[in-house]
Amino acid sequence: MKPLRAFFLASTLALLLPLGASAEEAAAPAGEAAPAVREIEIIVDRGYKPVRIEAVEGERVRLKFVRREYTPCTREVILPSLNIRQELPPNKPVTVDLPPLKSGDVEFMCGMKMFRGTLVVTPRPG
Ligand SMILES: [Cu+2]
Repeated sequence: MKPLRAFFLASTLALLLPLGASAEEAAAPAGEAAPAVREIEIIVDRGYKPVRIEAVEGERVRLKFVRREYTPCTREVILPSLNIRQELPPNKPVTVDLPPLKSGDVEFMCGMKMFRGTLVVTPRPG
């Protein structure tokens, strides 16, 4: 279990590092600019698509849920670890701003916990 986890972490970092480096080079020289918020669209239709999202510790993320179904099951989405509960009217995008993310998994699910998705937050490299 431990070697597997280490391998996963290493491969994730390997993927993220080149991106981080080029983003830093392209960033404006101003030191303390507010971090950009990344909007991620999640389609709600017999589950969440994508069902797994990746982010980096400290990143600002906004989830945009688009519910394309009328079954009462997905009428609301909850993120228990962040104390968020949000109604999702059909065919009406709803955005949910998340606080700065700590590393670890943030689960999102329907009110009855039948459908689930995961926001995987990896530690900031370095
Ligand atoms: Cu449900």
